[in-house]
Amino acid sequence: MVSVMFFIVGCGNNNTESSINEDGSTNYSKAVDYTIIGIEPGAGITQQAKETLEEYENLAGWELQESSTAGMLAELENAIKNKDPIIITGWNPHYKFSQYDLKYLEDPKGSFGGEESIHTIVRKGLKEDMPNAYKILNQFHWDVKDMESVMLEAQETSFEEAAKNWIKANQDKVTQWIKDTEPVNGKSIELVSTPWDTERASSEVLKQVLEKQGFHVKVTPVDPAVVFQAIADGEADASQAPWLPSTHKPFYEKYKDDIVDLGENLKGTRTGLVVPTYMNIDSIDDLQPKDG
Ligand code: PBE
Repeated sequence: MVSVMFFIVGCGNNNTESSINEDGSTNYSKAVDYTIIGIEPGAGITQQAKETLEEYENLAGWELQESSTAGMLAELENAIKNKDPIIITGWNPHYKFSQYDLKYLEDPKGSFGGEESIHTIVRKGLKEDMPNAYKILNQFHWDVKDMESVMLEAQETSFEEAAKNWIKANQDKVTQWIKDTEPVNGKSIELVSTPWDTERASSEVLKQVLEKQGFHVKVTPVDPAVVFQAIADGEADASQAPWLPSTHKPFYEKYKDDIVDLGENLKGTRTGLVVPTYMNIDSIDDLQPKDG
């Protein structure tokens, strides 16, 4: 009888009643139904999370629920409203960290790679074909707080408006980016970027700076795999979107001989498994296998 009742209760999603250990603590693994709430299938972090599920023996039987960034954020908001346990794939910079009290789970196997950077990559031959654009792209770099300020303002207005205002307020940085370059007269350049807010901010700022220097700029948001492929094939000229060395590692490895890596344009990003601070758990190692 008792086991039948546990079975019925156990069917409910996020049913904490079924997830209490004998000592009264919460079995968070059971409470989240052995499921990590992920984002878009094409994101680098989705691949990292899948590898994490394979690398950690204690995550046997766990699943990654792929959806979208908006879907993940809606589930996060809902869980926090109810103080329910939830485990998401999360990253910095992102406003969710200022909106909610969240923490990264420690990752002793390093499957998410720790702190990393965002790089600028260009197609082979860009240096010769478009020396001024190449130089600006090579000199483009800013800090997490710059990117965050554009992202924050864009929530109220638009990325276009926020980028414009950031450029106005940070002429010293922009001057460094365009240093020793000549304006051009309407040359076309295509940037490939990704659809997340971090890269909506950086691509818009770069677009406006290049436009001020006389370029016609087209920005195309695509999946990270397509970013690398487009630069390798020469279909696009440049991208300020790759997160390296970890998040986009599989794409980088595949295309590294056919692209030019100009190095980092921003330092201090991070990806990982993220939980609300009210969850009394610190490490991926604290999670339990489904049939354990
Ligand atoms: N992200 C944000 C992206 C890169 C930028 C971490 C969600 C990803 O490919 O996973």
